[in-house]
Amino acid sequence: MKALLLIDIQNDFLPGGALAVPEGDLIIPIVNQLQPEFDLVVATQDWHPASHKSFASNHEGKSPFEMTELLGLPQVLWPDHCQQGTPGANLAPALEANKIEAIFRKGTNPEIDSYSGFYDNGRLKSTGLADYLRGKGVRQLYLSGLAADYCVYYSAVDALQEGFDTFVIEDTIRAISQEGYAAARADILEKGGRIIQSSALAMRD
Ligand code: VGL
Ligand code: ZN
Repeated sequence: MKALLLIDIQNDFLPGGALAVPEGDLIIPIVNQLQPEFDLVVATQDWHPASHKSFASNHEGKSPFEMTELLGLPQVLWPDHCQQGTPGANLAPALEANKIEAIFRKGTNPEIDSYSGFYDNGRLKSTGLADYLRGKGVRQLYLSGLAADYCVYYSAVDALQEGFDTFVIEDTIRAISQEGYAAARADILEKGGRIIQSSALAMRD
C-alpha cells in the first residue's frame, strides 16, 4: 500500500498568509493531480493555541525569526500562524480534500513546537500517525507539502525512522529557506529517503 501524506497545506503557509512559503500555492495543482495514484491520502494540519510558545508574540522583546529555546531545544520564533479555528489554519481551499481520509493535527501543546506529523520536536507525544499508517498496511509513504525545510523535512526523517519507504516529491514541496532545504535534502538522502519528481508517478490527464 502506498500513501500520500499532505503536510500543512494551509492558508497561512501560502502567499499572503501569516507565515507564507514562497510559491507554496504552486504545489496544489500537482498534488491534486497526484492524489488518484495513491491507495490512501492523509493530511497534517498545524493547529496552535494562541498561547503557543513558538510565536514571537508570546515572548516579550522578541521578533519573528529570532532564536530562543523551548524545553532545552533550539526554537525559531515564528509569526502567529495556524491558530486553531482561524481561516489561516484551514486547509487551502484549492486543495482537493475529498480523498483525505484522516487529518492529523499537531502543535497543540503550547510548550513545544511540532514540525513532524509523527511526533512533537521533543518526542514527548506521538500523533498516532505511524500506527495509523501501519494499521492501513502502508509501506511506501510519499510526502508533499509545506514547508520543505521544516515540517516536510521533520516528517520525512521520522517516516524513515518508523521504517516506511519514504519518498519526497520534490515538485510538490516549497521551502522557507533555500539553504535550509539544501541541508534537509542531503540529510533525507543520507538517511535512506528518496527524492523524486511527480513525473516519476503515473499521472492521469
Ligand atoms: C511549519 C514553521 C512553523 C511548517 C509549521 O509547516 O513547516 N513551519 N510551523
Ligand atoms: Zn507552526
